[in-house]
Amino acid sequence: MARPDARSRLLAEAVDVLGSNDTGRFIKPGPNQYPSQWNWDAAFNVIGLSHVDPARARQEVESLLDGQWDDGMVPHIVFHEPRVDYFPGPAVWGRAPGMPSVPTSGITQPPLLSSAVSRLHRLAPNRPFLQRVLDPIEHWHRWFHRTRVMGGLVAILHPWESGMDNSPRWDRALRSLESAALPVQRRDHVHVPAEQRPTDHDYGVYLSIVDSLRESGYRPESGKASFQVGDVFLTAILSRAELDLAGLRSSLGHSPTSSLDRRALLLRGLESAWDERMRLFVDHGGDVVPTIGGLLAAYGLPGHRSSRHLSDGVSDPASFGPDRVSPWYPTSVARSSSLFDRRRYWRGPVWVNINWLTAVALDWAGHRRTAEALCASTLDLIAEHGFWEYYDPVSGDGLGSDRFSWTAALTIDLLSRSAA
Ligand code: 2M8
Repeated sequence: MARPDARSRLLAEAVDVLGSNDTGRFIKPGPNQYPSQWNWDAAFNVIGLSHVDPARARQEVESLLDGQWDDGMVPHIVFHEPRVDYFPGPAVWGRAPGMPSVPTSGITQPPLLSSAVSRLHRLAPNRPFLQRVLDPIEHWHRWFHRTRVMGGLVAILHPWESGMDNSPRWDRALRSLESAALPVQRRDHVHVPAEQRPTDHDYGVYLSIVDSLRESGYRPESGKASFQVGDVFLTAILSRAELDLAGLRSSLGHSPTSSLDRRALLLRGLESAWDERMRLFVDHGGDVVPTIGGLLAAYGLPGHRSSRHLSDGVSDPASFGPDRVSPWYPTSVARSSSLFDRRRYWRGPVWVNINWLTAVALDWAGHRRTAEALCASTLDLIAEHGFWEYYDPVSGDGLGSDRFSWTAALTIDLLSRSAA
């Protein structure tokens, strides 16, 4: 990726992918598989757009916030176009008290939005925009603290809230749950081969959790949710998001104190979830499996010893690192684990958003060379194989959806970083 012409070609392609998924109102994660607006996808898209079209980036933030619920939750999907070829769509999620007029799902996703807005603000400051969006974002953060923070970790009530849907971290918590009946043809199999997606059993369980959440208006009484796990990775994302929100508040001359107080609680939760023997952060109520999510919670604690283990882990072929036969990394599950499955979704493949977050975490912790090597390898992977949703770590084959938006958006950011 050193040659300037190759870099400018990749940049042009990335901008083209994002543009082709842009509906004008929101950016689809992929052209066919994901026809609505997803929450953390939108944040990654904002990070890329900040470099090339800040006005469009601001619009993406505001269109996501159009889906905000009265209680503050920003949902994981906003169905701006209610007739949508996606299952489970608006008819399955139904209506619930506090849902805005635009249909949405009833659960949330990793809250990266203030971190994306902070990057956008650094590149293209715009005070009126900040004045419009900071209160809604803070309302969301407060919702997490009011309803989901337990023992210092953020509880997820559905694997989809983690963003890493079929990660083995959730296997045990899912094991006792019934699998709901599936539609005759799964819509997610129309565009992506079945062996790259969650199994029918897992998908049926995801739907049965949606069914039981819907019955309670997506607000189950404490202790009554059928699935509940304290997620270390989501906690790390929120702890950084609080710091970024505090910075944005200060830039408007507001007090950052409440964000910083909320963050302090999460940092204590993360510290107590670190397991030195396993070299992983351990979820409350999840499985202890070597996954990148469990290690990448170091993103929330840059000065902590876990950052060194993140640097070692992504370099070590026995865990998430590359070797001669499997050059692309980090794998989403350690290759030494019996659960590693190199082509199935969040159970082995390489994901560009995870590479990006890993590089950011390594940078903050001072592991610059490991971060640089990872960014270079990620750009090579995309240049050689295209803008896919995820990749086979052995062959580099693209998996899932082609022309994937966050892969394109983060390519733009990675290119600007290595040009600096
Ligand atoms: C994937 O999740 C959706 C459900 O939300 C799906 O599989 O249909 C995950 O990779 C998630 O992290 C991502 O936000 C979403 C859209 O890209 O796809």
